[in-house]
Amino acid sequence: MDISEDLLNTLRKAGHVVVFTGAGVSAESGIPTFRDALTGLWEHFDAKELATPDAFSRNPALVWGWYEWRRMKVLRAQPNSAHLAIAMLETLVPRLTLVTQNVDDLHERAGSRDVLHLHGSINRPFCFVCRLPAIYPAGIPVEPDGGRRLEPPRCKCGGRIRPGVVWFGEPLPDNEWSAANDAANQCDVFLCIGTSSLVQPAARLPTVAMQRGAITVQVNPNPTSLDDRVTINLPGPAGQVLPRLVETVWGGAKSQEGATSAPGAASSPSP
Ligand code: BV8
Ligand code: ZN
Repeated sequence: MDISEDLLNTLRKAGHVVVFTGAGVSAESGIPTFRDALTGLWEHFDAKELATPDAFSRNPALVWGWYEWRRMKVLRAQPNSAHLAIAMLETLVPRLTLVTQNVDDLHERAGSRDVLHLHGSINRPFCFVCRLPAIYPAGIPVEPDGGRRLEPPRCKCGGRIRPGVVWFGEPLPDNEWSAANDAANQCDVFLCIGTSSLVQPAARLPTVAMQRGAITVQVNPNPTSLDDRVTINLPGPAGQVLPRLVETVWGGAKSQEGATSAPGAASSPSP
């Protein structure tokens, strides 16, 4: 991994690391990214068309079916070595803030704590009318691989239950957004993993960190608008590059300030 000795030492001295992830970090767990064309019932739709309050009002069964199909995929998936490397990194640096655009819970299942979900979570449904939280039936939904239209359940107010995600045109959750902005403003190192950095306002975070003089690192197998703006660009799949980066920079060498020990990160990610 061609990172200069200077940069390696600067990375090792980092007091506060922000890890910012997008759909690419879950790709190797079998979760399609937003770039990947939709399949089956939704093949003629663009994800950005379906992920809106209007689409749900117009065609609730189509949208609810899509989210139950995605929830099935997420519940059947396992965290990959990129998720595990991030959970391990949390034990190797004094402070780590994990900010994700993903609605899956693979970071938490890998052992990461206090994950900031900017775009909500696929496991937290609530009423479209009165916003009362709802609960999914236990178990993994069994959806046909090509998907199906599925009427969403109803709240006691009669309103339809909707997925707990942030749809296009909806504001991000205040606490998570302000915590993410604070972290980008205060961090020494900002890792940008598996995102096309096209969706606002989340895509502003790397620029905030750059303007604060943080070391910025991108891991992505494909070009993005950040390629020639980050300090270190590491082209490649996160599941391969991230464990190597963590091992090369922080592996074994506990940072001077003394790292915290996270519960789930007993086993070191395979190099
Ligand atoms: C808002 C939850 C206002 C739902 C999501 C014009 C200009 C600028 C902005 C706008 C505009 N028009 C509209 C907007 C605003 C809009 C926006 O940004 N639109 C874009 C498309 C232009 N933003 C909004 O609507 C936001 N809200 O503005 O509200 C407001 C304010 C106050 C009061 C009222 C209203 C809300 C945005 C959030 C939408 N919800 N998700 C769901 O999941 O269903 S966004 C969703 O798409 C994801 O969460 C994520 O953010 C985004 C997808 O991006 P990525 O995660 O990066 O994934 P992508 O597939 O694009 O790329 C994958 C990357 O991984 C690629 O680069 C690929 O190369 C890489 N990769 C692949 N394999 C691997 C890999 N990397 C590493 N390893 C691998 N193995
Ligand atoms: Zn209700």
